[in-house]
Amino acid sequence: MLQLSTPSLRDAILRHLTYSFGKDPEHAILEDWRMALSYAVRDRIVDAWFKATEKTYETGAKRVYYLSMEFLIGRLLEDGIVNLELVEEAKAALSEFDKDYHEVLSDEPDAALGNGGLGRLAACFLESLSTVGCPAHGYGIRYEHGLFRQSFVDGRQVEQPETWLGQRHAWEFERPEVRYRIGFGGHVDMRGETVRWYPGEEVEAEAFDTPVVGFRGRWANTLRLWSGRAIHPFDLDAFNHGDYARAAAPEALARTISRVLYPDDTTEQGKELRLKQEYFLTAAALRDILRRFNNQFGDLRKLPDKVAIQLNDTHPAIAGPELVRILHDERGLPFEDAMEIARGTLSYTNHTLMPEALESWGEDLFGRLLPRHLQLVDQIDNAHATQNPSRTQSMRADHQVKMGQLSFVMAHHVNGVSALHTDLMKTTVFSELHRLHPDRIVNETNGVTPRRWLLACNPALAGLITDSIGDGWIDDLEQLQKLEPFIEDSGWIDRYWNVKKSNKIELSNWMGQTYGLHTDPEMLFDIQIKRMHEYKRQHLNIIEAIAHWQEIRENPDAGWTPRLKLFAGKAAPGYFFAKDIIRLINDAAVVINNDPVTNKYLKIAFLPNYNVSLAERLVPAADLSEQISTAGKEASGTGNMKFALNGAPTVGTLDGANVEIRDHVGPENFFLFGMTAEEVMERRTVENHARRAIDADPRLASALKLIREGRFSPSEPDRYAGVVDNLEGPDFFLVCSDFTDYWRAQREVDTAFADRTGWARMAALNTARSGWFSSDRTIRGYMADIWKAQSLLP
Ligand code: 26W
Repeated sequence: MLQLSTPSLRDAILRHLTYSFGKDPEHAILEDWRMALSYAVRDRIVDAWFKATEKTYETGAKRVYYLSMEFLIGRLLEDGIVNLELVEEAKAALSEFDKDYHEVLSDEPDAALGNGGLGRLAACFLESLSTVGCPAHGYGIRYEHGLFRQSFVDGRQVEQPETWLGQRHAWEFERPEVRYRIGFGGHVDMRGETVRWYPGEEVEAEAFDTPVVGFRGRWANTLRLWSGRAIHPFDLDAFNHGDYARAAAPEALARTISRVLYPDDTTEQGKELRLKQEYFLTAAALRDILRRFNNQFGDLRKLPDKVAIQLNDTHPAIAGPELVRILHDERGLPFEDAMEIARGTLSYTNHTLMPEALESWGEDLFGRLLPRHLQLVDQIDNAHATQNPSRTQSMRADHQVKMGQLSFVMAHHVNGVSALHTDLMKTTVFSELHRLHPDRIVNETNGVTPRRWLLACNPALAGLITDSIGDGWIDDLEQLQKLEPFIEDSGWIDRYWNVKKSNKIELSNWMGQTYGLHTDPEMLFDIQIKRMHEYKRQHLNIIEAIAHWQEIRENPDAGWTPRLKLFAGKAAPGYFFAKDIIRLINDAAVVINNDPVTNKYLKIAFLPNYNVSLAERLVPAADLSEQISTAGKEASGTGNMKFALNGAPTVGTLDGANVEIRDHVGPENFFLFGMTAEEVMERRTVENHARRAIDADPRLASALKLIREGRFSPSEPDRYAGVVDNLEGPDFFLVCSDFTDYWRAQREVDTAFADRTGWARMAALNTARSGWFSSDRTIRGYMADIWKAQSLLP
């Protein structure tokens, strides 16, 4: 792609400011400058987009379709500028108008159309699909309100609606011509061979397209998000009778379907609107996919050769019955053929083994909303039972529709997201299906895009790396290994250490300005950022901090390594235990930060409203990455990969991708603690396992005692009695049983960090050996093992 010079970029910004936003530089507001720069960058992305679309049609290449209820995109302006290699030009062009690059970038709202790991992975995957030049579409929902805004009142999480569309949005193109009617409810008419579903209500799905550009702007794919529209938006008759609410009802009702993202990321609520959203997304996507296929190829038997549809967890699993319905009911193919063609096209990724997260819909709700699909699910289940007589489990047990079983049966491949997780899928939730279909489960360990999570968020480190080994690493991340010889050079290590130091100073300044939080960049920045959940054990982290605080109070001159513990993360609004942990961390921070004896050695802060943009600020400044989940619970994790790449060694358990990170960076560059997944299963069988652990560790016992007595909640002493009861009782996630070893690991961290050069070496080796965790490598795995799709880039 022809590089855009500063003058031509400046002209493009001025042209858009003038003609797209009708403003002259004197009167332009910050948002005008952001939009003008965005349009100037978008113009270049559209060029790549058109070329990619053309090439895909020309070659008749196989296309990948990624169906996901979530795309946790974050901001897109910097991503566009970095992928088009226009950073210096953009900075220079804006400075000619006395505009600050970072100030303009920070005006963009995050597109928070996701909860956490699953949604962010989908966003990284789209960027990598474009970078490797694989023809692909993402399909999702254009929620009017993404994940809620989090703020704290007296340390408690408070949720407010997120309003990203409240500001002008530069990255989407409305497609009024791309609309599909999506039906719900109604009845099924069986006449002889022909079966017809007559929906009781219909909404329209309208497309909004966002181009997703890859590195060097050589390719761009489409993210198509569906928005609900009423077929007859306005009831004039009701209006004329003065019933204005009823007049507006159709539009309001239809928009409800894409109004808001469900904020739960591990517990399925079984809500009707959620199932409607899942069918709305899936049905609109399949109509669009088959329209495009018919226009280009026509013969439906070729569908598996030209189309690969990936189900991002079970949320779009209705795709199986819906594709069979279209092929069988509408296109007249025999049921068996329809099943095989559908299965040849679909594949499914599982992202969690948590029982409460595995979707299963009551047959009443499912049958009422999707009567024909329930019939087809039964037909699919019976066909599978016939083909597998030794089968004992059904996807239709207990009057439910089990979406995990349905997805497995309707997929040609099923994958887990880390080696450990994939093995556990075979021995737990899918053990019988794995026995019946031993070649269906494969592993594709997650990854993250190095463009956003290194090149863009950590330019100082990216600069040092490129100075050292060239810039080939940006889309071939395993080239980072070439850094290893440099790590022996103390001068280079000093530069590496100073990069981290400057990132910590930048973060300290920003936290000072933004939250009035004063921190010392000399401290060890120990960071745990992720959704709040018991299995992620943020409570283990804060209990260790309280024990550490106690220990410092008892021997303040013991030469402690000063440490700043940073937390960030949202709790699902209905998840009260997780909300209690947020409050406990905030309450403990107040007491510990104001303790004059200890606060130069230990400080704690919980930063509000964790999102993609906040992660981009925190990850480059981290010294220590907290990945402390109960082994066997975190399917993979992706934050762990971002931290390792940015030179933050991990304190963690042998869980999810931590196992593979430790294998790649070397056990000597990883602070391992805790039970393995097997030991966890074993420990759970031990009577009073928590009590035993507490009685064996006085530090743990006294920390729990302080919490129970209200040391951090003097105005309400028994505020955390429930939390401590749980920990001293069931403690299902074995916080107490892993505490002592966690404490040991943290003290090893203290010692290691005190050796500056030694630590810098360890940090640099984490960077050098984490190249494998690029989502480019992950996507190439899916293309080879699952989609059989080719890159169209030379
Ligand atoms: C139905 C409610 C619901 C919504 C989302 C249940 C479960 C989910 C997601 C599967 C939860 C999720 O985000 N899982 C995370 O997926 C990441 C990407 O693969 C993994 O790295 C994390 O380990 C996993 O927790």
